[in-house]
Amino acid sequence: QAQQSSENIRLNQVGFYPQAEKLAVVVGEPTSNTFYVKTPDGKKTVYTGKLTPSKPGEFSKKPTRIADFSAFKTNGNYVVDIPGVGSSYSFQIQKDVHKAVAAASLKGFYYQRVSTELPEKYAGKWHRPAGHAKTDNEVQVHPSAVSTQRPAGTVIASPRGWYDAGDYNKYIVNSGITMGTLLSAYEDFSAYFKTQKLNIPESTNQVPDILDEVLWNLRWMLTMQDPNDGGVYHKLTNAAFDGMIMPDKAVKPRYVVQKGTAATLDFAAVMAQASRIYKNFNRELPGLSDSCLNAAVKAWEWAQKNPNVVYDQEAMNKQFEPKVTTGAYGDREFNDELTWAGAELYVTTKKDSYYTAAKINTADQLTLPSWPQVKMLGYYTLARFNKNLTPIAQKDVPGIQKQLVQFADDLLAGAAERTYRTVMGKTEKDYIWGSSAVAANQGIALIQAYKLTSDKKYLQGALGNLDYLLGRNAVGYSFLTGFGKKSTMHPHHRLSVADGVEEPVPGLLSGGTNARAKEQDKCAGYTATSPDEVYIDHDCSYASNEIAINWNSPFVYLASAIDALQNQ
Ligand code: 9MR
Repeated sequence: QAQQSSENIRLNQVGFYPQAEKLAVVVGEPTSNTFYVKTPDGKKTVYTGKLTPSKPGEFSKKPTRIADFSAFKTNGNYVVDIPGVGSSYSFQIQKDVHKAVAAASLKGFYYQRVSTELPEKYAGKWHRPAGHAKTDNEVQVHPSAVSTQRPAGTVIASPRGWYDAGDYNKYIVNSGITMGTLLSAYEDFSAYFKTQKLNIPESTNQVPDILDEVLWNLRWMLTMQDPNDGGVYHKLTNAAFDGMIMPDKAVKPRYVVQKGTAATLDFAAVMAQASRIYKNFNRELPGLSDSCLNAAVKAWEWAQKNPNVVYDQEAMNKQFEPKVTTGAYGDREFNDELTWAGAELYVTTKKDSYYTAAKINTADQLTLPSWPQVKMLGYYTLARFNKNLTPIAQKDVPGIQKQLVQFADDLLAGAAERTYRTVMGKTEKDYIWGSSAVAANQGIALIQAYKLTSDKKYLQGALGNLDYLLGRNAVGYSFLTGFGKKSTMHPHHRLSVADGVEEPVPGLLSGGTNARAKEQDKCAGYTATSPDEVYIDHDCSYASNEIAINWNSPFVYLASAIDALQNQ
């Protein structure tokens, strides 16, 4: 008889590829330093190994021991068994082991769709009526957003899109990085995505499902541009957050608010990238590619004339009614958005002027992508198209490649000694609001270095962060809903809370551990004794347990890339 499942053995609860690294991390006190890999019934031992102690980290002070069973490569269902501690959750060793995870995390976006019914055929037990069907066809232009063609009292149609997160609003800045990440996943691994089937309404058409899903939000984004001048509204929102109700019950008036430089440049970047991707689907989606490019150019021109328009919600609320108190996404620095938009427009059009304006600097320090910091997305794109550039950019390619590899080397440094053996968790700063996206974006950065060098250490580092997200972490949770024996069950997600279904909507990534969550959401129940443990699986914890599209998208990239590269 196997021992009872122990939460003290932390591992990727989904599983491992036969040829890849396989680690479990043990907290607690084993009675010997031997570990076993066994069949789930405990009857058959298939592998025996020695635990190795880790050095307690800078802030992750609890000692751990590592069980490395990479040498065991036989397909099957197993547990790791540690005398004195117990047995792990059961997991698989098999090829394609993250295929379902990759697909589900992309399908997560389908569940966030606005303006459409989700029939049982596609949504299973999470089927639901359309949300915001009427409100988003009757969106008021907020007094902060009026223009000559759209004076006070104007009503516009701005349907479709994805709900941003646990709330029902639609924010251009956050859509920007989300879309850029998904479109880049497609550009980097198009063969993988061409065969993926998500069971969404468009699955039978000739367009890859990822591009059909992205199109749902792209069409919404296109409606957010003021036709008067090309500027883009910062968001489409209620005045205040809704209660925990289903979206068809959320019928309060919706507004598009003030245009801003961050929203407009992010929009330009997405439209430029979309234009070159959907160009290959002109037969299925006639005119779309051209519309995207026109929209991108108009947005870019607005931003050239308005390089510094901050979305300052507090200032806006002093001037205009109704006051708006939903997510601000209030970035104040636009050089990175300029770099990203310039790089995308340049690669799509090959016009040198965009490259010059993007201010690529090969001596610059790169910064991990996040919603207010998108510079690196431009560098990724230039590296991706390195064989297809004009001389002005071509001369920077070696420098850009070096920067990207250097960035990955910095990420890898020290990971092999860390308590959970992950790139994630180098400093306390990794544990911010939405730290799961830090882990996933680090994974993407490592994949880029792998693509440039073919050095497997980068791929292994990326896989380690996927292991982190699926359970090899200081709280022992798989942060992807629906995957793992101990996974997020109570995300701060109105749909999951209000739908009456016990299981949360599947394929959504919890924001995860956040060192400051307790002060930020003041939810009761935090018991953490170190920064990497500040997480509660409760829907009141919006600072550690919300879901968001900009967290799901790097997860989609990472899981899909890892699955696409599994045989390397
Ligand atoms: O992801 C955002 C995080 O970086 C901020 O610290 C936080 C507080 O401003 O807001 C997060 O974004 C939220 C947004 O404002 C509204 N929708 C839910 C988002 C995820 O929590």
